[in-house]
Amino acid sequence: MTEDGFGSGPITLPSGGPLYLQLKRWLEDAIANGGIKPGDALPSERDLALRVDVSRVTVRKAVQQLVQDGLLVQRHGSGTFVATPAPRVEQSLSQLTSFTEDMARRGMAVRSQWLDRGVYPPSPQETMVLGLTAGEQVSRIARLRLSQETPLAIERASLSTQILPDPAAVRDSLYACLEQAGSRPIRAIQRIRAANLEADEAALLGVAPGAAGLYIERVSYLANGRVAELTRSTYRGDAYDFVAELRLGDGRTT
Ligand code: 16G
Repeated sequence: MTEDGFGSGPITLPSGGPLYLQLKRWLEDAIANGGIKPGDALPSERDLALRVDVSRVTVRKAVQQLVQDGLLVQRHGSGTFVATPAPRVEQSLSQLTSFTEDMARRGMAVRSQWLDRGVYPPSPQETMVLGLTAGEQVSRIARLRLSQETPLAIERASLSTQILPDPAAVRDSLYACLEQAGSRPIRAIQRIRAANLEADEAALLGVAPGAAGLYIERVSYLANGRVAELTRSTYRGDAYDFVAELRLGDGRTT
C-alpha cells in the first residue's frame, strides 16, 4: 500500500456475500488495522470502482453504509474521508469556564471556524432572554469549535450590543474579549438535552446525519445581574462526558 493506504493496483475483496458488503468489509478492516487512517481521503467513486472491479453503484452503496455507521464522512465538494474519532472530554458542570480555557487546561490545541458574526435585529427569544429594549440590536457570533483539528461543537452566541458592541472584536476567545472589556460573566444557567444531529450540523461536526448530539443552552450573567450571553450549542455526543458533583441535600429525610 502507498501512503494513502489504498495503493494503486487492483483491490482484492474478501469473498462471500453481496459485492457491496465485501467492499464494506474491506474498508472496515483497512480502517480497523490502520491501513487507512482517520482523515485519509477515499479515492473517487470512479477510481474505486475500477480498482475493485465493481460498478459505481456498488461502491456508492458500501460508502453510504459506512457514512451511516460513522466510519466515513462526506464533505460537500471535497469528497469522502475516514472519520476522525473525537477526543473524549470530561467537562465539569460546576465551573464557569470557556471552551478555550477547557481545552488549554488539557493541553489541547483549539481553533474556531467562523460561521457568522454580525449585528442583527434580535429574535423574540433574544429580546426576552437578553433583556433588550425596543429597537436594540443584537451581536451574534457563530463558530465551529475544533480541538486538535477535530470539530467538537457548533456554538451560536448572542449578546446585547451594550456588552459586545463589535462582534469582530472577538478573536480566539469570547470570554477573553469580554474579560478585557470588564464584562466577563460570573454565573450561568445551563440546560442540556439530547438531540439527533440534523444533516447540516452533522456535516460540520464530521459525523453521520442523525448521530447523537447534545444541545446546550447557556445563559450567563454579569456580576450586576444583567444577562451577558445566550449561547445555543450543539456538541458531538461522542465527545463529551458532562460531570456534576452532587451533595446530600438539606431536605434529607433520614
Ligand atoms: C463555552 C460555552 C459558551 C461560551 C464559550 C466561550 C458551553 C456549553 N458553552 O463553550 O457558552 O460562549 O465557552 O468560549 O460550555 P471562548 O471564550 O473560547 O470563545
